[in-house]
Amino acid sequence: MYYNVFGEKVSKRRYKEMLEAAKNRRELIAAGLTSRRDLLRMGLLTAGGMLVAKSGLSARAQTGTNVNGVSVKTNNPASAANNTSPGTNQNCVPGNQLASPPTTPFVTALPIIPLARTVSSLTPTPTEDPNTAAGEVRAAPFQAPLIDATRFPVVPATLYQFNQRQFTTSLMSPNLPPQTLWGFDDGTGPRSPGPTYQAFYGKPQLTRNINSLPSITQSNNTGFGMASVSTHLHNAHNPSESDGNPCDFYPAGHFCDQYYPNVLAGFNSTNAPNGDINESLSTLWYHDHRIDFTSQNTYKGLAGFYCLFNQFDTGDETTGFHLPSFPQFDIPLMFNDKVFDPGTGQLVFDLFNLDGILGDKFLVNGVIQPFLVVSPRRYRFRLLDTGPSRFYEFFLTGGVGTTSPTTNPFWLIGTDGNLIPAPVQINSVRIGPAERVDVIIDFTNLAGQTVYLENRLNQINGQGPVAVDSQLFAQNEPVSTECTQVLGQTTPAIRPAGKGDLILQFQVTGPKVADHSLSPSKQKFYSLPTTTDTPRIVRTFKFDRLNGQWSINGQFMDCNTFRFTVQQNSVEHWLLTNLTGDWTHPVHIHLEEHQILSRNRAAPTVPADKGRKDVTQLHPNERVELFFRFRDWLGKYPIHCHNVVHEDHAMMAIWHVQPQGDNILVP
Ligand SMILES: [Cu+2]
Repeated sequence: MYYNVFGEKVSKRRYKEMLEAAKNRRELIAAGLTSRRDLLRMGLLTAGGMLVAKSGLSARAQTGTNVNGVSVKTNNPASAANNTSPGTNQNCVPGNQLASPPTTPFVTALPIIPLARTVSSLTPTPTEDPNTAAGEVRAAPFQAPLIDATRFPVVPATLYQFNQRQFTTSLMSPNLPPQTLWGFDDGTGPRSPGPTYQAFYGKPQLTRNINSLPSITQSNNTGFGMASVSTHLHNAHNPSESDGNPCDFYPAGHFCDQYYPNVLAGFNSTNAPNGDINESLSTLWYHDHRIDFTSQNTYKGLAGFYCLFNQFDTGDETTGFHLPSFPQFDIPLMFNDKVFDPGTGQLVFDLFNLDGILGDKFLVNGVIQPFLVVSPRRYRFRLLDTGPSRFYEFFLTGGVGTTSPTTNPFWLIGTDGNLIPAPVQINSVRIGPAERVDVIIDFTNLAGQTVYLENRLNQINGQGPVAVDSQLFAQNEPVSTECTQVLGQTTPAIRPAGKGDLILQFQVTGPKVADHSLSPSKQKFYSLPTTTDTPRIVRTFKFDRLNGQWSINGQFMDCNTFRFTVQQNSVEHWLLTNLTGDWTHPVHIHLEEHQILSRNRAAPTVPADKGRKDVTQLHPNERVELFFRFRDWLGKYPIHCHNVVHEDHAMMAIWHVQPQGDNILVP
């Protein structure tokens, strides 16, 4: 008798082991353990950061355990002695996680996330300096009004007030009990995903983010989450004090006014006064970024979209680039994977898994495997992977359930929310945590049919996909022989059509409606900015493991240390290296976008690597060189892994921008 766990067959004995392990971990969670600092305090982490070898604490499968009758081996002696240490060749070892109760797919319609509601005023009125007397926690005065108070008034015309609140929802699945989540309330009630911002270049705006979460007590503790927040607007070219820095968190009862200038990069430097149109951003998102708790707080619901428009990407298909109209035919899709307790049906989060957390339930906009009725015409979809740790390779699959499912092509138009120079027709696209892709799907010739957004990427633990090194985005990735040895079965990196995770069902049964959007085959967007300027400095960052946690250049995250100083309005190259394990790290850098100059000294080859990026996947045995132009704003920003479990354990570093930079080559 076998149990199906994350798509893998495990024995009854192994399954009982996993349940026992999860129960042990839940008891510790109920005892109030919340962060790696608590683990350290309670003697469950060694001073070096290693989880103590206690049965059931490790999220890693037991060394020597049989999986499908084949002994799981690791190549790391340290791992054999204490299997909580990340090792090599472990992307084939199923995680020590629960299997959720069964749910019926495709019975709930995809929620279309409502647009955020503005308010006419805020009380008290926003102030240039942090209003500490009223309970505001902000690191510094607003920078934008100091540069140009006419363009950037302290109180801009567009204002939002978001309360972060706890709420319950029954929307995830009719087969699960109501779930306790954290969400954003713009005045219409708390929700997760939070309301979608519709923002415009040239229209500055301000959001008052109020922490109205309940403090965690024994009675309301759902097992994870820290009621202390810092809301980051991912990929915005924003001043540091409004960026949502991980170290600028605040407790319940406090707020932060975050000023979003919605201005193009270069406005106060290379391309004054309006910035570089070729660096227009479009699909951004916001999420909690509280140091040590980003994974728990985002998993609990604190995330939403921020769509930014301009005179070309207008949101109106009769103008500009003629992209499908927002929001009717231009639909943000937030993907995440979650686990539910098989006994209670409640959402669970494994605090003791430092490798990365996978769920066996796939959600889109807060619902497990929803359906969407579409009309036979073109749609723009903005796909966002909020993790915590899963990578996807999305295909558009038809004929599911027949002997020959079909793979339907679609168009890639944007990477990390940035329109690429021209659409590229693709059969699939891969994204990792925090990455976005914008795509056009033309349903015209699929009228009457049912097709699926299907993830065919094979990933069985938080380490990263089961894939041969550097075989990025290949359509026919070779079988991972390593994993075939471990699992005792054929383990393809990409599963066959119809055999992957069917995540979103499109029913092409909507009425025939007019389509004024332009065919992607005829579209042209922005040019890529040049990357030929000589860098002031080339810095090297080694992404590595250290005593069971995660490090950058041999150090853990520390809010009290600026690891290096970037010179304002300068060019730098950053060399990211990942040479000591089989881990994939999606690396995110705040403030400025980057372009990938090379992977292992070769120019990027796949479409998703050629555009402007704010997250770059760093695969095993890779050195990736990035081009940066740091402009306009001053202050502190992080570089971190966006596998948010790695980030919280403590793969992040804080740097800052100052008028005078330093010359630290290996920060
Ligand atoms: Cu990582």
